Amino acid sequence: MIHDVLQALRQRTHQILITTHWNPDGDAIGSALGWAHYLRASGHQVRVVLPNAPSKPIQSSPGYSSAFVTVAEERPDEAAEVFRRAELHFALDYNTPSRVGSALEPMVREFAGRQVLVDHHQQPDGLFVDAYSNTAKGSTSEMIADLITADDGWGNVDVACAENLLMGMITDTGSFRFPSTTAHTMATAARLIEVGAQPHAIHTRLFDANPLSRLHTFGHGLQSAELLAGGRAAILSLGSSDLESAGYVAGDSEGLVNWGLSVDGVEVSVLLREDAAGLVKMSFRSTGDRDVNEFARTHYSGGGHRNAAGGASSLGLAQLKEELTQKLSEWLA
Ligand SMILES: [Mn+2]
Repeated sequence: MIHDVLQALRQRTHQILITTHWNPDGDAIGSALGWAHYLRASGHQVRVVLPNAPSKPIQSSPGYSSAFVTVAEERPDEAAEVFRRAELHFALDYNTPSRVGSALEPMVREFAGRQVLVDHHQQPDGLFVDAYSNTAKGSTSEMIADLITADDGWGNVDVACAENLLMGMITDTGSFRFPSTTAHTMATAARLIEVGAQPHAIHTRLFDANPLSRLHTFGHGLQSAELLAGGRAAILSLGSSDLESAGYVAGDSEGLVNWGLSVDGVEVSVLLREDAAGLVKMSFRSTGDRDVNEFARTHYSGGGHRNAAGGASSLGLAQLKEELTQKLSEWLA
């Protein structure tokens, strides 16, 4: 089926649209820009529409500032025009149209052309008849590299394409340490490095470019860590007063939840972050077979992957902590 799409692409030049999810992370941007660079090098007309802007460091990704990238939140009319003109839409790194945010969702649902999903999240939406979905893959960027291999197109992979794909692989595999990292992952990364992608430059750009507020946010979050369920789970929390005193800006708590797993014996880590409206955003991480996707789905109308998921609750922070303590203790007993 995906070979169908590749074959159609080889027959003639297409007007292609690429989208990815709200709050695009390294893999969302890496797969979208990587695929865009590749398709452009292959002769297609390509536009990328992002629901909103990624974090500052990710905005330095090669091609992000190009004329072929539209941030819909900033230029809604231009985004709508791109949707009208495109004949083929690649939906990357998300499994259901609601993930693109309320402004773009109807455009994805009503898109008149062919839609192709490329994604590694669980339970892909039936809207996408052409779906290349593989939940065993560590990143959508690795899947894009596989498409390039299937297209026999590595000759069209330039440094900008390679940098983006390697960034996506690095960010979604926790720098190649999550269980989804395979020999194939490493062989793909090696190939991207051969083309000219530089892992150290990607790390410096993404991970050594923090504002001070991020350190202070981590300070509050780490200080709050508590163990429960007999030491099998950790909860970290950031109340609105913590965020205020840290000078929190969006993105500052990214990665904080992983520190819960660094404690000996902890299998599940949860980060709770209160937003201005009192809603608590939840991030879950786990090791091995502990399925936080299912836990978040069942209890907190969330989801994600087996080892990384999100959710939300309108219970207050203190009450939510109590509830979580009970639910996690039952689950992990
Ligand atoms: Mn991803």
